[in-house]
Amino acid sequence: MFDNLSDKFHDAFKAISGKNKITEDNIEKTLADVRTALLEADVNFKVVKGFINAVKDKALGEKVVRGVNPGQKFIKIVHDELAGMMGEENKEINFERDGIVPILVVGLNGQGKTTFSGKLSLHLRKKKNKKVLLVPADTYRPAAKDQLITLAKQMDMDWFDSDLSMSPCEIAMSAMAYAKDNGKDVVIIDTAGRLHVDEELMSELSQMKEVMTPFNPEVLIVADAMTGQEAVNVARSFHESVGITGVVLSKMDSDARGGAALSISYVSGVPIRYISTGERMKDFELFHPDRLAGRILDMGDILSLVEKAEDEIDQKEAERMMKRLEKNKFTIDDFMKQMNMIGKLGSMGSIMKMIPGMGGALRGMGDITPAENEMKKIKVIISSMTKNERDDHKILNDSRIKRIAKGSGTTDGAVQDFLKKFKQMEKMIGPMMQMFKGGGMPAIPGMGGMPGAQTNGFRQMPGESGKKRKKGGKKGPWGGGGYFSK
Ligand SMILES: Nc1nc2c(ncn2[C@@H]2O[C@H](COP(=O)(O)OP(=O)(O)O)[C@@H](O)[C@H]2O)c(=O)[nH]1
Ligand SMILES: [Mg+2]
Repeated sequence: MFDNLSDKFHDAFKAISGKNKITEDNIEKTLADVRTALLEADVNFKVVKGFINAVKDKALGEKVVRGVNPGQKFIKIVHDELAGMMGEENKEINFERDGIVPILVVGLNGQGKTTFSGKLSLHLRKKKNKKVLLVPADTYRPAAKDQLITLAKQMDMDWFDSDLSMSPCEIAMSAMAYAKDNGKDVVIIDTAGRLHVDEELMSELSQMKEVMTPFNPEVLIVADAMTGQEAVNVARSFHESVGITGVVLSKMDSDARGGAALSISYVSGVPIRYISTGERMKDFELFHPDRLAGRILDMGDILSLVEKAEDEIDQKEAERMMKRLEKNKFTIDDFMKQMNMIGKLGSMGSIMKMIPGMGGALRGMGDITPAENEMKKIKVIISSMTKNERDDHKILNDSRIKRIAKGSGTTDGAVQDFLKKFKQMEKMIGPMMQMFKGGGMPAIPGMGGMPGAQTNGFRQMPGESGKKRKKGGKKGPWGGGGYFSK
């Protein structure tokens, strides 16, 4: 997602980076390139026009401040405008209001409504401590009901056994009654879609919204980000006919050109609330315009990375490991556990993109599959070791190495190579722990070191004030003063 746009922006900014003043002349080419980049990303041309004018006005109005690089200033202006276009800040639905909150999930077929309904229920249970009821209300396709129920069962989420011979309105109302009787906080109704926007669908949804008025329903449209301008148009039609209260962009994991994310809220006047980033139930994020703007401009997105880490990493395990590290007792077993922890955050590529400056470096590196394969190979080698061997590699003699090579389908050389790297790492840990005093993470063989391992923390992203970091005071996932924190 957005790789292409990031590249284009990067090139566009080159023209201005060396200049010591922003003038109409020297930003002309940069602005033209930014314009092309946005149009190529499938952003609505009117939106692009407004965007370029705003950036130009702000850039020319900038006072020259000694010591501030005009190129960086320009990037900051573009960042803020991009974020503004996408809606400034995250607007999550208010789930703390009185009464049960009903959510109608609407949209065309195949956009990801059912998948999103499941994801949202999980998010609400995990993060908001809400009791959720999932309600299948697609009366046209019985398979749709099964799909939602299967998801519900997998997550151990309560679901409503809708009677598909009833109308969607009746289903919605009886689900609300059930929810009241059973102490639910949120009711998520997965509605039927169509292949195209049509009258029948719109009137069906309008009626549902109408009968639910006493409950003040939220109406979220799920729009496939891959469809670009089409997603924008569909959202607008739904808003005009039914009235929606939020947009969910799905399939943001694809290499969509990004135009939908950039212009859908601007064009429809409805905020993007969530994004769907894959087929698994946990591939879900709150939509943060400022963070996304940062990702697009290769400023990374440390805040999201930290949140991901806090979600996925077992805090106790991480702290236990830090203690061992401090005592210089880092074994192959610890190393394996650490690799697995990092693996939970996502692919190496997706993690790197969230680190400031690494997105560009990643594209420069080209294919990172070899490094990822190397990690896999190391995991297989370690899996072939016994517990004793993992706890103390000194016992690894030639015959043990031969056995491990055989067991892992690798060669003696590969096992020796890993051991050599592990020993190097072991030597580095002591001095490194001194440096970090409670933070930091050793380099991983084969990766040439985890990105950022040599620096203690990162700068704040422009536009992010310290107090916005809700969890800033807490211990980071890798211990106090942590690896990713300031
Ligand atoms: N890659 C990807 N696939 C998704 C995402 N959301 C949904 N899908 C897939 O898209 C297809 C349609 O999703 P579904 O939820 O059934 O769409 P619905 O017809 O709108 O209910 C399924 O194969 C999903 O697994 C997403 O965010 N990323
Ligand atoms: Mg569905």
